[in-house]
Amino acid sequence: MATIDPSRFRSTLLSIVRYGFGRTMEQATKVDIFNSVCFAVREHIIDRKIETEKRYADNDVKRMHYISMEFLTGPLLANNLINLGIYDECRTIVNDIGLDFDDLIEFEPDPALGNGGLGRLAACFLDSLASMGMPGFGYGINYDYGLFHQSIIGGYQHERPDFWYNKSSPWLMRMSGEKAMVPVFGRIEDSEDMVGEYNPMWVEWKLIVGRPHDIAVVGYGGKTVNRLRLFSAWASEDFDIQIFNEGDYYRALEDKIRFENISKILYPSDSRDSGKELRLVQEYFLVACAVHDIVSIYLNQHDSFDMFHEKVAIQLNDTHPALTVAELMRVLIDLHFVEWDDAWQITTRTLGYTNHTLMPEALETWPMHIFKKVIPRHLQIIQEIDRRFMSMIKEKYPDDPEKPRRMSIVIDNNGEKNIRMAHLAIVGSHSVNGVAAIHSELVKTRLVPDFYDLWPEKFNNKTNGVTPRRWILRANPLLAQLVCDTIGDGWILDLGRLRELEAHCKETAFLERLLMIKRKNKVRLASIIKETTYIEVDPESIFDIHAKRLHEYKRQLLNAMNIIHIYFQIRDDNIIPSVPRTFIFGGKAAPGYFMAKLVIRFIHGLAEIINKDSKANEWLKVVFIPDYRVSLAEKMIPGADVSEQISTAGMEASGTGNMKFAMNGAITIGTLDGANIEIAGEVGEENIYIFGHKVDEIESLRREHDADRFLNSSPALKRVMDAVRSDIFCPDEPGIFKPLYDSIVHGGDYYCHMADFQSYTDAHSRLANDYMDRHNWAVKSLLNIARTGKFSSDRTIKEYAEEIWKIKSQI
Ligand code: 9GP
Repeated sequence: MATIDPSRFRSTLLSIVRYGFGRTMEQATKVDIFNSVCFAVREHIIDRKIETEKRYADNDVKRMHYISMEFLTGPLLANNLINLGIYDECRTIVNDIGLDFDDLIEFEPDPALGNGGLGRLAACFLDSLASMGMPGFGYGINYDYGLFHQSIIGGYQHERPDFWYNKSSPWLMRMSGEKAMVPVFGRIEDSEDMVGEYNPMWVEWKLIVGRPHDIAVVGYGGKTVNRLRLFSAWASEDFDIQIFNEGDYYRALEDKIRFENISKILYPSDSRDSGKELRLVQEYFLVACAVHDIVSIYLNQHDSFDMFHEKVAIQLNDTHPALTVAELMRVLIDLHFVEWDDAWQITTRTLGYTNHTLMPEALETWPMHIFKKVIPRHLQIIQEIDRRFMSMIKEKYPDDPEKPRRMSIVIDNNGEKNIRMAHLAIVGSHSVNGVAAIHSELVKTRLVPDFYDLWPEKFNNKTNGVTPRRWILRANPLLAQLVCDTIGDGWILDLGRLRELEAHCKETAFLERLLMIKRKNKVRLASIIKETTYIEVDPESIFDIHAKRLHEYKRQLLNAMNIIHIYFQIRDDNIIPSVPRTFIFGGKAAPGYFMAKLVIRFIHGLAEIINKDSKANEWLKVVFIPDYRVSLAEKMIPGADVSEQISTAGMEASGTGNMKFAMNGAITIGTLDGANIEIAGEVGEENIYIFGHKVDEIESLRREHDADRFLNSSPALKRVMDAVRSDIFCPDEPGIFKPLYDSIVHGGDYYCHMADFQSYTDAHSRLANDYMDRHNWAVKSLLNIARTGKFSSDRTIKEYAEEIWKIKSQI
């Protein structure tokens, strides 16, 4: 752990305010002060970063590079201070200067360079790699605009741009002199070289410059500081000189702006962008910059590619960076003159691919004509990879004429050729993994069974995890203190040790302390709810939280249906609930996703009516906290009694929110989906509320769907669905919720809201009854904390490191 010299820290801080920002302390703005504090903290980070890099270089270690279009780091000041071990000292010094440390911590904007779970997972992985002293680095894009800010106007989601580093970016270090030159566009000129061999030339390309910016990733204990390298796109200074010389100043600038747009904005959807040229250019830009950097680092210490796969591992985070397969081949073949077969060996031995979804609309395919326009040389390489792969398949399976069509990378869809990125990633990698046990099975058996049949040894599972440094130590300091007081601090780097807490599950005083901590976290959350929504909620009620991206498969609508059910029980059936409940939602909908946005409006409709109904509102409240993001999650999760993880079985690859809630003592109500299954296996079935149909029942449910049968056999469901269709929850905008009703009743109910309704409401009743027994509930909560050690991202990273990357800790 680092130590901090108060007088030195103070004088560094004052001198940064003065000489960095040109102000006295009295004149300095909050932005100046925040930046100065971060710069003063950077002093403790940079030396360690340089020392770490030297350690890696001296030992010529194998490095792992994690390429991801998203890194959802969340605010960094608190996390860095905690990992350096100087949080409390820094707090005292800053407060002693007369500043408000807690206020500064809250002031930091969220770098929202990701949509949700995929990007947050990448950030957790970087924390674990550094905390375990492993040489693992991130590569991503330095988007000017992160995920939009969400505000709610009249119950509707509105999106506002997030120019996240407008106010400050003290963690971003521009690494001048290390740029990557990325060719794009142009065409292929076929030619023969002097010995008459085919020698394709990529000509008339334009150059984009990738400028790296590093964010230091401080490992817990401060011994290792790795980096996340984010690239910004710039137009090359000389590419437009010819146009410029011809006097067409505007055209010259037009191209410049067009290129610099590449890193302008993060696509705010998690599945629907396939087909958009800018998105492909972004993916290519990232991959090309990363490969350039990785190869340069390798060549600094080696003069041939013989050792490449022994010194370099690259992990593709979903199909988004799948072009790495083609780019690494191009760099090896075209720039370093490696023979095709050798280049292919190097590529496949180096790359691993993680699949994060089974949803067909999220599995990228690109029209070939866009490839031809944007990256013609890569298209050629992909076609050659496919040609060789297809001839192998035809030879191996002569009796199955359909195999080539099912497995090819390039597919002809009614005359239009498309590139299937998942197939490219699988063919070009030595490892393919899913992110939870059930998901990995479904990848093998349902998503790509032909590939599993061909290469069973490539397929494996790596159940996701989350970092306890951010999700317990930072987010829930009271709980962290209790754990440290009880079992010491070994759990921070070895989360399995939380099991030692089980020994205290019969101690009333301990359980009382646990309940008191939960209550304090609920009070903190209640005040955030008051500030952001003006709604007053009662910390004595059950805080039931559904926080994640809005998506039909995540079934916020099912949650809403249960709320209506409880509401009608109170209002019309005079059934007084056993305990008051507050249903709390948070999450953003992709701007173009009509149904998800309508669900947000629906939840607000419910809140509007229920919260004002004096017969119901002392028992039931509904709240939607706007602008869900990492910093808000840090406050919502510790305040949850109940965690809603209710996706349609088979549709959530893993989930990671489910892990964060459970390790903070919330009890899950969930389906047998994604990592819920493993959470249930760890915490025990009496400490989780499982409901709903299982994966293998869903397909036949869909096939045999009969809305009338459901409605006629359940008056409760019918009453709820009638309410969805009616204008009870939208008196001023009649008819707006009809599409929700139609999708369920007339649209085949693809997400099985009706089929799971009964078991969901039953599970909720059980849960509410159990909550009344405070002692028992505290035991459940404790056992959730104690038994979720498996879900540390340290465990996940250890598995990746040992089984796929073959990298080692260097401390
Ligand atoms: O939807 C999955 C989510 O279940 C998983 O936890 C997360 C991290 O593995 O990835 C999400 N997938 C995507 O965001 C897009 O593939």
